[in-house]
Formats: sequence, structure tokens, C-alpha cells
Amino acid sequence: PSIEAMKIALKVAHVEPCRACRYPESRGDLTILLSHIVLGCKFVCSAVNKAGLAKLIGLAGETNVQGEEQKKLDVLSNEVFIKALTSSGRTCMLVSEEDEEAIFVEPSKRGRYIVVFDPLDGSSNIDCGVSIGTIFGIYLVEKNGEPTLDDVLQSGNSMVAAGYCMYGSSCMFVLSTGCGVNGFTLDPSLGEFILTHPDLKIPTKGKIYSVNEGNAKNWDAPTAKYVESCKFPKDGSSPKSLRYVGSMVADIHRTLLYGGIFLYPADQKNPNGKLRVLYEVFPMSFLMEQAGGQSFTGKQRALDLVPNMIHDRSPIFLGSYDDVEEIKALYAGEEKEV
Ligand code: P6P
Repeated sequence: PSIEAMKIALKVAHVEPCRACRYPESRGDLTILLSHIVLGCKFVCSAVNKAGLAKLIGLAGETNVQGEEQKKLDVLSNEVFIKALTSSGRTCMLVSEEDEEAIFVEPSKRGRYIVVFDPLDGSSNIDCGVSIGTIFGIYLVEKNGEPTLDDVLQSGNSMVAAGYCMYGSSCMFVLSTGCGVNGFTLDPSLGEFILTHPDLKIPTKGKIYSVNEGNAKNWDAPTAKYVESCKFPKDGSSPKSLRYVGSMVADIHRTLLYGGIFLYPADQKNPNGKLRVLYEVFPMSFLMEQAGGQSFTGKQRALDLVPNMIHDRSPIFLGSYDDVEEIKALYAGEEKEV
């Protein structure tokens, strides 16, 4: 296996010159920042894998800004990423799902990037061994001087990079810096992420829909009609299969690889949906568009949103291009045979 591992490690994939290659004047700051994010992911991967043994499972007794009980791995992961990101010397502000306020990096360690992240998304699934993950997005602050919240309350179009790390049967790091999407798998024997999924593209149409059907009674008409069309297609095609993990990174990773659509719509319980704009909706929408898919809020293209607060939420419909087109037509009021 070590020979095979080395062969994989030495595998070189031809990738189009990316942003950094196109700009020879770049100083490598983004590379340094990404290397610190990867370090954080490796640490969390190790902690998640040991959680069952190290008795890390269980409530830390505190609650986060979302009012959810924090598990020890939540607390640990958040601390690891904050330390890794500030020590990179490339960040000026951090927004974490686990912290109510934005974190402003001290001037002596300040860099030009803002990182928005959910350190351990899906953590309610930790105890039952379901895949969970880290989600992040990166903004570049062009101006000099003190960073302010306005620098992070930007549309998703201003993001320069986004990705996630899934802690599951294998540890997968999926990243885009605006030149397509690449997937890397952690080789524990090397302690390195190996390029295993170069230039990921989502199928134009899929056979899977992913939504929490338990919220069906609260859905609006377009969502209800779309889900109905998945189960009882009017064009005589086969019904779509329902796959829903309840851990966004796992549901998005499957959608990216197999195609289909992931939905977390607004409903009477959550009028703005449940998922957070900055560190869940934007990064996953960025990746989907870079992989040839699309992402829609029920009203507009998701990346066009401009958040008012750092923990704002939004409905989201994302995945295969043609599948999202169908629900867009329903929200546009066009009765389209689906
Ligand atoms: P529900 C996990 O708590 C999370 O934030 C996402 O990872 C996931 O997609 C969603 O909530 C699941 O929410 O209401 O279906 O349990």
C-alpha cells in the first residue's frame, strides 16, 4: 500500500493556470493562509476520529450564538481554527458560527484576508458517527487601515476562495479559488492531502433530491410543488430518490459528486431559512457555480445576496444546473411541466 500511496502522492494533474499563476506579482499570502486552514482541518480530523475513544463526545455545557448546545468538539474545533488563522499572519478578521461577534485580529498579526467559517458543521451528528465538516469562505480586503464589519458584509461575488473539509469514511478537502473545483483526500500514512478529484464538475441533471421532508407542512407552494414533482414526475420519468443526511457538508459533497439538488427552503418556522449566508450558503454556492451548477435563494442568485448581519440566514436551493432551473421556474410563477 505504501508504494501505491507514493504513486498517488506523485500523481501530477495538469490544472489550468489559476489566479495565483496568472498574477506573478502575487506574494503567496493566499497559499500561506490555505496551508493554515489545511493544518486546522488535519487537527480536527484527528480529533473527530478519536472522539469516541477520547471521551470528547458529550456536551461542553455551553451554548453557541445559535442557542445550540455546544459539544466539546465544537469548542475545540473553533479554538483550533481561530489559533491557526490568526497565527498565519494573513487574516484581519474572522467570523465563526460559534462566536456571536466578529474577531478582529491584533494589528501585529494582521493580514489582508477575512475568513468566515463554520468550524464543525453538523455537529449534532457527532455522537452517531455521521459525517460532519468544516466550511469556509475567504474575502480579500483591498483597503488599508482598520477592518470593519462592512468589509465582511459583502455579496458572495466578492469571495476569492471557498471550500469544505468533510470528516467521514475518508477526510476530503474540496476547494475553489475561482478557477474550478478540486478535491483532495487525506492520506493518513503521509499526513498529506492528495489530489484525487481534479477539476470536479457537477452533472447537469441528477436523480436525487435532498431536503428535510419533516418540514413539509411549513413549505410554501413552489417548494411543495417541486418536491411533489420529484416524487410524482408528470413527464413519466422515474421519481428522484431522497437522500438527506442532515449534515450540510455530507449532503453537498454527495450532490457535487452525484448531481441532484439540495434544498433548505424558508418555512413558517424559519422565514429566512436555517442556513447561514456567510459561512454555509456563500461557500457552497461558490463551489457549486465553479463546478457548473447553480444556487438560488427562492428570490435571486445566492451569491448576489448582501448580508446585513454576520449570522444572517437565507433559504437555499443548489446543485445541478437543470434541477435548479426547474425550481426557479416555479418561484418565477411559471407553471413548467417538470
Ligand atoms: P435540519 C446542521 O445543524 C445544519 O446546520 C446543516 O449542517 C444541515 O444541513 C442542517 O442544519 C440540517 O437541519 O433542520 O434538517 O436538522
